[in-house]
Order: sequence, then structure tokens, then C-alpha cells
Amino acid sequence: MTAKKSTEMSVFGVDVLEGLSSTPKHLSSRYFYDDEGSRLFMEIMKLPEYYLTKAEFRIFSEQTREIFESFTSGADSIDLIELGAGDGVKTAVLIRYFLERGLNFNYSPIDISQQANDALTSRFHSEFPSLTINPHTGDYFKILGSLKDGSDRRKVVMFLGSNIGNFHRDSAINFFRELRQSLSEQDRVFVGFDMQKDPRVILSAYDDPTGVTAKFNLNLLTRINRELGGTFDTSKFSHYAHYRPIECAARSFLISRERQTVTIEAIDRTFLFEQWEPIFMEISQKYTRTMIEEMAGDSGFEIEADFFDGVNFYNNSLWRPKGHAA
Ligand code: AVJ
Repeated sequence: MTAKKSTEMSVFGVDVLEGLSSTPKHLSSRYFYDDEGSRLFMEIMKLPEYYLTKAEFRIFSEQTREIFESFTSGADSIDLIELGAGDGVKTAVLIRYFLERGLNFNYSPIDISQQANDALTSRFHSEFPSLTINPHTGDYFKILGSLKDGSDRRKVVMFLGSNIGNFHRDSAINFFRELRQSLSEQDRVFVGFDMQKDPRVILSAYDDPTGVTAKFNLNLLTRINRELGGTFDTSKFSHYAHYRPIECAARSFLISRERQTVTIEAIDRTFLFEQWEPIFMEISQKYTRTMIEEMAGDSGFEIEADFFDGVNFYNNSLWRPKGHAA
């Protein structure tokens, strides 16, 4: 792909321009997931240090019946909606059980990537021939809005994998408030949260010894080179991650090991990096039970049920609109 001219600057270009012109410099983790970034994230999920996926999978596998009962209490059929479904490995555990139980439901994965949706749909078509799948590609809220009055069945909207952790607190609350607007009283939200735990355990998940996370981070610079005509030399940047136990947040950075300039053609700018200057890349927020309860409350929900793995590493929380007990 050739770089776009500045006259037709992409949203990606605008965000990169804003981020690299700021002090401190930052880039948005939302741009990690091009084809190579998605592949690297799947590698991350297989790392022994990356406990999140394993913990959530364990909750789904060991508490399948309880999850089923919480989704269906007061509803005999549901629309199961998933925001950013990824490879669907965890969701498959629920779907298999829901089908076994003869639940009347259909599954709607919503993703910004057509490719991700296509892959998931064909996988689930062959794994679950009797499942009705309605994939939607595009903006989460536009699609949820269009589904709003589509059926009178209960919607259960799943947002798994601690994907919410990439949002700062205010954005997370705005996200859930917007979600609340597209739901009715009988609907539910099912969110995956990574819990606060031994800081060393958290840090090692974001600073793995094999360097997959470093590659995942550096891939965004490669993406800028390819899509925006950038001149980043990835060998001159190092991945650095830390965890702050007071804020319960892991953060990652790319550190410029030398003083250097980088030009990005599509936005017609050259940026100076001082030696050891960081680019803030990603926040991965961790939570306490109190933080989850407050976040639900501040966005118009209350916790109806929650599910922990055996060591309290991870929590899947089922929310209902506030003030409307089932
Ligand atoms: C996909 C946002 C849940 O923050 O744990 C993994 C992304 N970043 N390793 C996370 C990620 C570095 C991941 N989420």
C-alpha cells in the first residue's frame, strides 16, 4: 500500500499526527490490530505469562451452567452479541453448552474487521451447523443502535478479554453509558475484567521473556511506515512495560534509544525523538471488585452476578440496567 496524500488524510493519520505532536508522545493501542498485529496478539494469548485468556477460559469452562442460568433467568430466548469477538475460542464453550441445552438463541459477533468476522463465521458454521450467526462489521454503537428494536428477545452483549482495560476510566464509563443507551431494561452486559493481583504476575504478562509483546508493540511503527509512509527504524526503539499498583494499571512504552528524527509522508511531518524519550503506547487497566461496582453504577448498570476463577485473577461480571431488578 502506498502512503496516502495529506489532502486525503486518514483517521489513522490524524491520530498519529496528534499523538506524536503531543508531550508526552503517544500512539493509540486501537491501531495495534492490523493483520500482523492480530497474529501477534494470538501468539501473546498462548504465552504462559499471559494468564488473562487462560483465566477467562477457565471461568467459561468451569462455570458454564451458572453462566447459562444467569443469561437466561427471566428470558427463554436470547440474542447473544459479542463486541470484538477475536478467535471465539472462549465463546465457543458457551455456544456449545447453550446448543446442548436447547436454548433458542442466535449469535451476532460485531467487529471492525471484516476479515476477523469472516474467519469466525466460517469456523462457527462448521463447528456448530445449527447455530444462527448474524455477523456485523463496523462501528459497535452504530450496529447496536440498528439492532435496538430488531427483536423483543433479551440481548446479552459480551465484551470479553479485558478489552475494556485499554480505556482510561472516563472513556470506559462513556463507553458503557453509550452501551446502556442502546439497550432496554431486560438486556444484559457481560464484561471480562482482569483483577488486581501480585504486581510481578501482571508485569510478566506485559514483558514476556520471548519478546512477543515487544514485537506486538513495535508492529505499530511498522504499520505507520507501511500505511503512512513513515521512516521508523524499529531497531532504534525498545519496548518497556511497568505496573503501578496504586492505579492498578500496566502501561507500555516504546523508548527511543537514541536522538533521531522520523518523517511520516502522509502527514507531511518530521518528529524529533530525544535519546530515551518514551512514546506511551497502551494502558491495560486492572480492577478491584469495588472499582467494577463503581464503574457499573456510574454508567447506569448494577452487577447482577459475577464469576471468578479459582485464584481471583479474573472476573466476568453480568450487569443489568440499574433499578430494573429481574
Ligand atoms: C487485548 C487489550 C486485553 O491489554 O491485555 C496484550 C492487549 N497488550 N499484551 C491487554 C495486550 C499487550 C490486551 N487486550
